[in-house]
Amino acid sequence: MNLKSALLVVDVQLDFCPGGTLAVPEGDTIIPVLNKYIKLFSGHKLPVFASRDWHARQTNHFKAFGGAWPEHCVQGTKGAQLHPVLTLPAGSIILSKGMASGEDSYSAFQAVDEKQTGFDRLLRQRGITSLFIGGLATDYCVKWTVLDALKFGYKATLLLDAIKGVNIKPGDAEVARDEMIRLGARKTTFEKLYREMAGIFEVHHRKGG
Ligand code: VGL
Ligand code: ZN
Repeated sequence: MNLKSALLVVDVQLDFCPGGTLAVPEGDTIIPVLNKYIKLFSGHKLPVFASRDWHARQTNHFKAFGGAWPEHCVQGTKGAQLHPVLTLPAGSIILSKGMASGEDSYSAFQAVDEKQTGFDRLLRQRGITSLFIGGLATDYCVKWTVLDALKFGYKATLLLDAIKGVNIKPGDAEVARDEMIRLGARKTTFEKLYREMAGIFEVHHRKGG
């Protein structure tokens, strides 16, 4: 973690939390932990990104149109809202994905901000080379985002205490986690990162006089 790091919170939306149409078991339990990461990053003036699944009502991502999933995160609906317990600071960048009716778009690298600028471009503009990634769901959007980050040449660190899987098949989340790590993702937890970051920023301040 350094001055070129950013946080990405993936798809912490009502439909992916208990009570939603595609609920991740215990999906909401990671939110307090994500809030600590958010505070840590924004406290050091590091960018915070939050992606959201933002589907058209008719998309072949949904079962009714030949896809795999029940209807979820339809643009403008309650279920598509970011969970209200998530505390995103002013200046957070919201990324939307899944608008194209012909593709699943699991990865945040397929997402754009409100000016339609893609995630990779937004990161380059800010000189970000290292991404810290948590959210929902480990076995879909988190996984494809982490694998894309690595493909695009970023360092990717998985926030082990701030991810949850859908587990359509039991064990899916664990398999996904292993795969991300095998392909080069690093991993951390809040306590570990907090300590590391305190050290790095202390050194930085000292150097700066
Ligand atoms: C997701 C399934 C379908 C996710 C999105 O955010 O992980 N999973 N659409
Ligand atoms: Zn979706």
